[in-house]
Amino acid sequence: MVDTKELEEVSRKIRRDIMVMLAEAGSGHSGGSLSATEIMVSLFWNVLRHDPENPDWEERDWFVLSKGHACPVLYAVLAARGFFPRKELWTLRKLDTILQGHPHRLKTPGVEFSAGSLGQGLSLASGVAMGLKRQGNPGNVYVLMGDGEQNEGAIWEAGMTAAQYDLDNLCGICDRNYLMIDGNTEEVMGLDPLADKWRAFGWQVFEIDGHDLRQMTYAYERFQLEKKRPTMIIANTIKGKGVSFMENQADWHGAPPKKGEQVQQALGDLGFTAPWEDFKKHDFDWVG
Ligand SMILES: Cc1ncc(C[n+]2csc(CCOP(=O)(O)OP(=O)(O)O)c2C)c(N)n1
Ligand SMILES: [Mg+2]
Repeated sequence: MVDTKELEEVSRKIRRDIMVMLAEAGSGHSGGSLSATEIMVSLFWNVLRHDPENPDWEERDWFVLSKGHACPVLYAVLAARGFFPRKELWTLRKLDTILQGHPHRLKTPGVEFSAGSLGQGLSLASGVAMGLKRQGNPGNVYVLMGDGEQNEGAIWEAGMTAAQYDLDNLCGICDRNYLMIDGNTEEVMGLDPLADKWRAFGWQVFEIDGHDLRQMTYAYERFQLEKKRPTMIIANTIKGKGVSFMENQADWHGAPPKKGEQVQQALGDLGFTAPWEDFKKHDFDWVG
């Protein structure tokens, strides 16, 4: 288990890389990448069994990013874990690079699922979880969804399937930031009481602070102990977390910080002072 203070610092650097990557690309999704940072860091540093040298290792745990638009956080994490060189981050959204604007399973080491069309990840994850169980494979499957994404009917079909087949090796995470593309989730298509809905579907449910690395790690550990039901972690988060002018603003759902002053301000909010372009030249641990 990695020390929480250390993981807080990792999270800060992941957010930094998300901002630099998006500024460089000139397009992409800031809000839902920043909200999911601790969800991803606690998973990839404390929980997920994986081998960056051998991404297809048969006994690995699977991570499925269902809310594919938030791939900058996945790419930053995969680079920091060593799946590919960090300099690839600065090629985000360019033609023919390994980091496309939405995840591409065949292009990026560590990406298990091509996503972008919302609502599909839980179905894929349930199928994988069922397959692993039947093979006697010890791998677990983790799938990250958005809260707006819960409007997709296919999610609830997969939810019924996972409970019906006792998929205790399946862990869903809902990034509960209360915002989707164009506003508040409760105004667009109300979800609450979301936890009760998942419980009624036969899932074990935890509702926690999705920015608290200790709570996240604990919820993942509790999932691993469960021997009957699938688990849903409803991670309460703030969209745009860490960057003052992006927090809780729907307008920052699908927009990048601009090169220059704006990305510099975002980095300043995260506690970094070096010129933003310098972070492209150094390794992950360099703080500037
Ligand atoms: C099937 C489908 N419909 C619409 C979209 C367009 N879209 C992209 S992101 C988004 C909002 C998602 O909101 P949420 O799931 O809450 O994500 P987050 O807040 O974590 O970014 C929408 C509607 C899509 N990608 N796929
Ligand atoms: Mg949302």
